[in-house]
Amino acid sequence: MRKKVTLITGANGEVGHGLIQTFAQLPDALPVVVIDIRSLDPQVGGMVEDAIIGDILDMPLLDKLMMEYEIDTIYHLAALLSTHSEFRPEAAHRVNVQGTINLLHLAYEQSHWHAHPVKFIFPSSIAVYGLPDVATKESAPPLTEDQYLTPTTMYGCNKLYCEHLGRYYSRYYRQLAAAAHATGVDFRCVRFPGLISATTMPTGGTSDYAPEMIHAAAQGKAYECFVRPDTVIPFMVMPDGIKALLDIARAPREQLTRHVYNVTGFSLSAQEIAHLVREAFASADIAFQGENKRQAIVDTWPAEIDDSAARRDWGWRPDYDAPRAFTEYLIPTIQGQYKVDSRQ
Ligand code: AKB
Repeated sequence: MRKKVTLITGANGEVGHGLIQTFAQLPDALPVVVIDIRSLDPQVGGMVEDAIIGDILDMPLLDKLMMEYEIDTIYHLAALLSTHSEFRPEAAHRVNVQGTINLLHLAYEQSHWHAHPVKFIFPSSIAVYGLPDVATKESAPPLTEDQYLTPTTMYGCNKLYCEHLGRYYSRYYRQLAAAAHATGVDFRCVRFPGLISATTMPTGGTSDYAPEMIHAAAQGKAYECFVRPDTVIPFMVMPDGIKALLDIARAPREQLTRHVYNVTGFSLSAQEIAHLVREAFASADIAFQGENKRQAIVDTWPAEIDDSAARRDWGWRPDYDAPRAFTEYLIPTIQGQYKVDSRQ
């Protein structure tokens, strides 16, 4: 008998950490198997059934996984983020797109072995949007899932295409085969805004200026923000990001009217974030750089997104607005973390 498990790819990233910790506390959670190209952080290592070091592009490795476990749900988090992807666009395409196809295929095969659908939970991003100019960004209402889908980054293109691949594998995969049958891939996607974690630092993203500013201030380090003070994008703190992934995974299929849902927490300008950081850390040394090339990317991302479909279909509500995010989660957790770190 193969063991029934939840699979998490890219588990060493900041969402993976949060997800593993949450599953470890849920009494009814399945054992978790993770795969990442780096060995799993020892902080969460004891919380999983199996931590595989490997690449999602390695087909023999995925075949082995296929033989050893009955995979019930896949959280496919592995990806190169937007800034990293601009430095290595073809590598990003391989990891972000081919990696996703490999996992979708694994889900398809698994669903046929154990004859019930495999849930495929996929984090997409506001990077799928591509507003043409700042004036349009400033005058646009909160964007729905279907507006301005003309991304300007490799990562945004990859995420948007993978959203379509998920829909394709859910509804149309092998549609011309003689014996037509439901594929069993149950693809569910949340489009995240910039995520901010109090316990881990993101790497390679373009929304990273927000977490970088907060973590730098807590460590007494100077920070040069790479976007203009008036730059606004939506954000969400990690506990809400984890909640969104778990809530969409738990939602009854018949309630879902689409495969891809926007979710958001709060929108803030870089200046407003700096202000909140200075309120918490009076000595915070934050400067704004002159024009940086990454500004052009953030200027194509919306200031606000409309998450009413998620609210309507599966009861999505963030727990944290901006004041609560800073006063109850970010500042106390980060302060505690660096106090502990400095004593070590
Ligand atoms: C990035 O900046 O690449 C990510 C994202 C917005 O998806 N944080």
